[in-house]
Amino acid sequence: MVNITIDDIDYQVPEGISVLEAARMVHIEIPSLCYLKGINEIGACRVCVVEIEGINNLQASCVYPVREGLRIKTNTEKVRKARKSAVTLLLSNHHRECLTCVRNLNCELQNLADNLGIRDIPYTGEMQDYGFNDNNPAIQRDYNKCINCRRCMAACNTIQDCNVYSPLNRGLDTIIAPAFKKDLADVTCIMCGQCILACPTGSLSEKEEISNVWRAISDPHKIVIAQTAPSIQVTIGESFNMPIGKLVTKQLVTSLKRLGFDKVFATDVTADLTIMEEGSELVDRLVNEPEKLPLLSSCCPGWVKFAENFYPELLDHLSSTKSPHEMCGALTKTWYAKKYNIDPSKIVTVAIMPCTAKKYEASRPEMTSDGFRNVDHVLTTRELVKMIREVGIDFANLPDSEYDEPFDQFSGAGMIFGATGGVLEAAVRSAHRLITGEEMSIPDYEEARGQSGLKYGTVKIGDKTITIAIAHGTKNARIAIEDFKSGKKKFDYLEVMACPGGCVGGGGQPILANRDYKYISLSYRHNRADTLYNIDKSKIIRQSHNNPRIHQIYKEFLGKPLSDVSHKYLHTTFTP
Ligand code: HC1
Ligand code: SF4
Repeated sequence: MVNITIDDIDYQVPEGISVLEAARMVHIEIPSLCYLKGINEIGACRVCVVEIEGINNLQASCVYPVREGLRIKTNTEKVRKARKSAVTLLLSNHHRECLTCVRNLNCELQNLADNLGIRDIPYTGEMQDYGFNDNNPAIQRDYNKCINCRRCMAACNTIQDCNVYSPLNRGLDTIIAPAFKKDLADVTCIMCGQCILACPTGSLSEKEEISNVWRAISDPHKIVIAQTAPSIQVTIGESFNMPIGKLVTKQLVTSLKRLGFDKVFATDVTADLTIMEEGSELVDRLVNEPEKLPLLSSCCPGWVKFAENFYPELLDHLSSTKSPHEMCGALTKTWYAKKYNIDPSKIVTVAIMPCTAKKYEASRPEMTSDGFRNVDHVLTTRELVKMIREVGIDFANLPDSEYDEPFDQFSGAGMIFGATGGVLEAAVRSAHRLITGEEMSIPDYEEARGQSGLKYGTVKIGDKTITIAIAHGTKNARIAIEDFKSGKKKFDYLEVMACPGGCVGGGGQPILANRDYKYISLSYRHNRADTLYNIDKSKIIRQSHNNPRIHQIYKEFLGKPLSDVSHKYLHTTFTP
């Protein structure tokens, strides 16, 4: 510990931390913009400047380490003026379209300008026009709202190891962009949206599909069917001032019905179905095709794209099982349409997902059934929030509603898909039954849980010991794959979720105060995941194979796992 003073008050703080961290530790808020703890500590924006006794120039507190006897001033006239002028300069070349911006009222730059009392921009003159790009199905970039903070770059490089962005040009012309300003579809982007979560302004956002969905809802000839991902049930409430991780399943279903969706299905049901197919693939490979081990999970489209981009030689290892969201769309336009005598051309399927990569996944040409796209539109959690706000629904006070048959009942296993390790835990529960014919005495597989980025473990099923790995954040996935390729580690099954925390930390989730990326986003993810695990614990049915809807789907349509019909509608291929 070292002794310092901040604004004439004595404190003891850990040695070596930055002045910014020390101040926040003692509840003195120094404003910042480019700083993201642990991943972007570069002192570039100069918003966090402070005075240090004995040093002439103002110092960026995010990169200035504390030391014994340091005397810091955070609120002098000189400091206030410098911060104001740094932000005013940024605003002078920023397309200030706040009223119509996707991040209006949720923009860190806007918030900062207000907090610093900036009421006019004295610098006039021509603004740069760097353009706009949205030539891909998932993510758009408005270069005119970029403030060169490099937070997107840090998220993409440090968390995802996709290295899409770098600074282009020099001086005033500097922009943060993919090489040669290419579209994200033409570089190694996996469409995960982690850069959107990191962006403090409206420079990065998902490609909105809200107007297409309203159009479908207003068309009397269309039957518009929503499905909701497991994690949405524990995240959307946060946008309506409810506690982090609060379970709001019933309000979610009611809100979708009030918006005009004809039916609301739970993707959790087809998460159970994914386990039936993928669990059977795992058992099949363990017994018949050990050369195709490890089996790599494939329900996360960001991870699939990562594997396609960087490890094309391993695509045979990916499970061919489609993701739950695609399965739900496929079954809706085939089995469900036939069962309820509906012309599938009249059905519009809309998936509410925590994920921008799901927009890309839904657009893949192989994601069709009998000529129809499985999922017509994907809305992120944020887009659904906008629709709910648009019509003035009081989300927190909505009455309860139930999901619609036959995608209404799901197991605890289907629900924990939304957290890192959940798919693997669900698969273990069913693999145990498939291999031994018996249920696990305790379905909880605690080793699979928690926020550590890469976990290795073993699980005993009958007389077999299965080795497993779980990674979240594709940087960790790369470590696992390299460990496997070099022979350093051996595992039979690897679960990867591209986003830190799994879908609860997805790139389409509500953007909360992410000033302190590591600390805050971690605690959010914990709360969200904990709720999923608690609900799982409280469920009577906790295994995918015990879900009565799964029995029904196999009886009425698919026959058995890995049948010809399953292969036709529920399995896919990958493209190197
Ligand atoms: Fe997910 Fe999945 S868990 S990928 O994270 O397998 O998006 O929530 O819907 O498809 O079920 C996302 C979440 C989601 C799929 C399922
Ligand atoms: Fe990088 Fe993901 Fe953003 Fe693509 S979507 S640029 S991979 S962080």
